[in-house]
Amino acid sequence: MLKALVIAIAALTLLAGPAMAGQCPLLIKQLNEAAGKMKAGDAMVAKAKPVIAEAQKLHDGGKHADAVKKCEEAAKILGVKLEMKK
Ligand SMILES: [Cu+2]
Repeated sequence: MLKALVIAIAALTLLAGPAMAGQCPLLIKQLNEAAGKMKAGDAMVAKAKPVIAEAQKLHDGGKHADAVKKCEEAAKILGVKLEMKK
């Protein structure tokens, strides 16, 4: 019973990793597209760009949960709604 639970948790952890890993590039792409449609000199874009870059860096470093959070932060700045991968 306990062994089954441990295996289930281990399996969930393994599944959660790659799912999150795939999420960030998708969100970053949406943010870059949204920023691309706005005026380059826009204050919102200027503010969001470093946040998006930071999200990319976190993703590259394997910190996917933090990267998603950064993406949400950038989305809030840009006033866009992110479509999460289900
Ligand atoms: Cu990631």
